[in-house]
Amino acid sequence: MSPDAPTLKNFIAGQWVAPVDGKHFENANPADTRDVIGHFPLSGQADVDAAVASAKRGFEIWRRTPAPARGDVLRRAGDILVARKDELADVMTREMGKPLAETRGDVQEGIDTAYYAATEGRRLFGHTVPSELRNKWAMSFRRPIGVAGIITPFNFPLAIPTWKLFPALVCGNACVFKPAEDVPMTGHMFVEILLEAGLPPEVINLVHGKGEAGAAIVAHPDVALVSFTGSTDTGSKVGEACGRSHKRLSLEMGGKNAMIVLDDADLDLALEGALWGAFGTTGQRCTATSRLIVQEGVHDTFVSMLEARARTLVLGDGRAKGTDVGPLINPRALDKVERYITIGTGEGATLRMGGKRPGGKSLEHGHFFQPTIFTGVKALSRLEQEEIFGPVLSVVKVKDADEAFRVNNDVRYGLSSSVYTRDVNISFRALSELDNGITYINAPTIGAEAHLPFGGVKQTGNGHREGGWEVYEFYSETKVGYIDFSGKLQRAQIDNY
Ligand code: UN1
Repeated sequence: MSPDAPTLKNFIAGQWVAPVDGKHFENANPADTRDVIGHFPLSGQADVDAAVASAKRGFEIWRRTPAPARGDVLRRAGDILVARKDELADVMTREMGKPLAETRGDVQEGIDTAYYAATEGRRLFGHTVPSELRNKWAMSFRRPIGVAGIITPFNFPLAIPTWKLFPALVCGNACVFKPAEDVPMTGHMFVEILLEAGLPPEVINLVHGKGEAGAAIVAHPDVALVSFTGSTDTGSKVGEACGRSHKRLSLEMGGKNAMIVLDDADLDLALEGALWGAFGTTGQRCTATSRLIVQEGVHDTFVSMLEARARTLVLGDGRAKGTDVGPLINPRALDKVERYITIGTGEGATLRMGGKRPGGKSLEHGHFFQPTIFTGVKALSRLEQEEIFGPVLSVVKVKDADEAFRVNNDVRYGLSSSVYTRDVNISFRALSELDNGITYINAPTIGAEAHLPFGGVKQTGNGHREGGWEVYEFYSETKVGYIDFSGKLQRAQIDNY
């Protein structure tokens, strides 16, 4: 324990409380691990049980609160996020590492999601349709479901919790929220903001911790739905547990996203996109550009341009001026990236640049890794197939657009893809043929906007989407009502035919 760092609490049943068995974990700055941010509850079953019991009580209040009034709370949360944007960004960069411009964007995504969700409280549309019988009405409407278990990753410490909590709340559910153990301070502040905005306390319950707490939420019989963003392996376990108890589940998992650069592309534009897509957030986005598929006519030129620019990227503390690329999140992430350098070289790919932890005194206390480019990467090699979640870009050379599309599709993931071309026909072919939830034309694989559905096909997800209008379907249940005002028994399908 670092004596100067604060000890934070869970928020359960309207109180800030210590974990039942008194255990904590340390949260440190990934750019300099001597900077300890705080000690957070290492929660277990008893804490989760208390949180779920509280959420059940909260649900009874919240489900009866009119949806527009629920939306008002979210609008106020959005206003507070606006007022505290810079302060939050600073906390987020300190505990997560990405540069301030990126954490400010992360907060903005939360603001956008808040205002969208706030107005959804005045929509939550159902349908009114004609009945096949006289003097009878038929309609559908949306009902809240119950207690939502919300488990979020480290890479978007605010945006992703808002993607889940805001729609869950506007639909009338109560929540048990477990933020990633690498970014608990952002989770703590977010809950403070929801309370300040007027959310009834038992509607939101915050449980810090690691896998044990997450597993307890997922398995709890009184948790009706679960939304999880994280690795495909953990997602499989969450899926198994939810399948056994027939819980509603939204999974958002891995990616191996490709940017395709064709011979007719604007190479200067593609260059900016590749740098941002591959090395933004130190490659720690589900949407990161981890494969660059380049047509042979421009391959050598483009790789040289890319290498020259990538070598100028400044690695450093995300809170320092001039930093382009921050640290990785923790030592496990660093080990994983290093493992893939060995795998890549072992498979015969050429390490064009990077591949190491940087030298030098200023970075020695952080989890830094050099921006890395491999060329001559073979389709179907492990380097080309597996999610690394770090600043490693694998370049694959192809003959034409057909081969590029094939290589793009030949992975188990399907989150985002991108094509740089000036050919309108190829652009539209890409939209229909690339097996991804999102395809960008002349923009990198990252940059999703809060008001459109976000998610992927194949093993990236399980068919649900975050964001936009679709997510409200996930967090509510359709109910149908028939009102017969004929005063007599009317048998559908029988009396009218
Ligand atoms: C993620 O990749 O983990 O599209 C989320 C983007 C962001 C969200 C990314 N708006 O890059």
